[in-house]
Formats: sequence, C-alpha cells, structure tokens
Amino acid sequence: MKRTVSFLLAMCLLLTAGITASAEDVSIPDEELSTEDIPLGGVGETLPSMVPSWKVLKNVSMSFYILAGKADVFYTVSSSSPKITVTVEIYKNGLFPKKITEKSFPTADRKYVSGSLSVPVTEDGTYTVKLTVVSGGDRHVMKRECSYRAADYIGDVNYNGQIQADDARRVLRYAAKLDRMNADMKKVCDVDCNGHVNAADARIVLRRAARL
Ligand SMILES: [Ca+2]
Ligand SMILES: [Ca+2]
Repeated sequence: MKRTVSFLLAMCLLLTAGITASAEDVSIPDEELSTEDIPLGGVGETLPSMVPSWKVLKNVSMSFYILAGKADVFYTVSSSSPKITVTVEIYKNGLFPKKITEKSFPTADRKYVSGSLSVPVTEDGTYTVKLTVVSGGDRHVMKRECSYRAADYIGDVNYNGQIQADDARRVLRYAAKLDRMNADMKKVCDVDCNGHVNAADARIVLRRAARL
C-alpha cells in the first residue's frame, strides 16, 4: 500500500477521531533547510544541514531523540554520486564517553538514501549521536546530543507507560490550543525540546507509536 495519505491528514484524523495510525498512514514532510549545522542540547532535535552546492554531497539531515528507553536516529542524504556510505555512532557521554553502537550503511547506485537506527537506552544520561557521510570524496559529519531521564516519561502524555497514537493526538491538541497545558505537561509534550509544543512533536510521537 502506497503512502498516499499525508501526515497532516493523519493528524487531522487523530484530532477528530482518535484513530490508531499505521506506518502506511504517515508521510513525513520535508524539513526546512538550515545553512548551519548547529548543535542543540535536549531530548531530541531535527536540524538539517545544507551542504554547499559545489560539493558532491547535496544535503544531509538527521534527527535524534530518545523516548521510553529507545534512542532513534533518522537520516536522509542526497548526493551527485551514486555511492554513499552512512555511519552512525552513538555514545553515552561522561568523563569517559562510552560507545553504545556503531553501524555503517553503504549503498550503491543510489543518489538519495534515508534510513534509521534504533537502540535501547536503559541508563539515564546524556547521549551523543555522530553521523558520518562519505560520498564521491566528500565527507560530512553531524553530531546531536540528547539527554534522557526515564522518570520524565517524555512523549507518554497520557501516562499509561506506552507511546501510542493517543499520545500523539494529545500533543496535537495541546499544539492546537484545544486543551490547556501546564508547565509539567509542556515538558512531556515538547519531545524535540525546542521550547515549543507543535505538530513536529506530535509527528515524532506518532512515528514511535507507528514503530517507524
Ligand atoms: Ca501513553
Ligand atoms: Ca517541540
């Protein structure tokens, strides 16, 4: 089944009917491009990085967040070269940063790739993901940092111990100001930790609910 129903439509359906979304229901819109690769702290963030047009690598974007004991990395890469190698490393920071995982995703005959990596995170702390992309002699590195505290229950808006479509629906209702939100609830809903509760937070929760 093709992913024909847009993300906005999925959100509208969630708002009006509270249905459970499936992977096929979700179409993720393109992120707004930024000319700088600015590291931000927080539970998670999505910041694309625009590579100069004369480079072989045209665009690299990554999101990283930790919800309910699982760290997720999503990336997209486009290049003028059909050979792209993406390497994802995740570290637990501290006095001696500890590598949690490292995985490479080499591709051939494709100028655009997207993928994800998901690993369990059981200990509270600050985690860093390092994305390294190599294509046609170009090399681009992005880093993102996320803090995780199991007690925060980030994204579990209805406090039932699970991340489900109903949590995304509630985030969206707060974002649309249909429900009033206190400071504690704002912290739970602001999944990408940018200080605002909006559709982007609901999208992240919905992705987790749909196990994307
Ligand atoms: Ca929940
Ligand atoms: Ca947010």
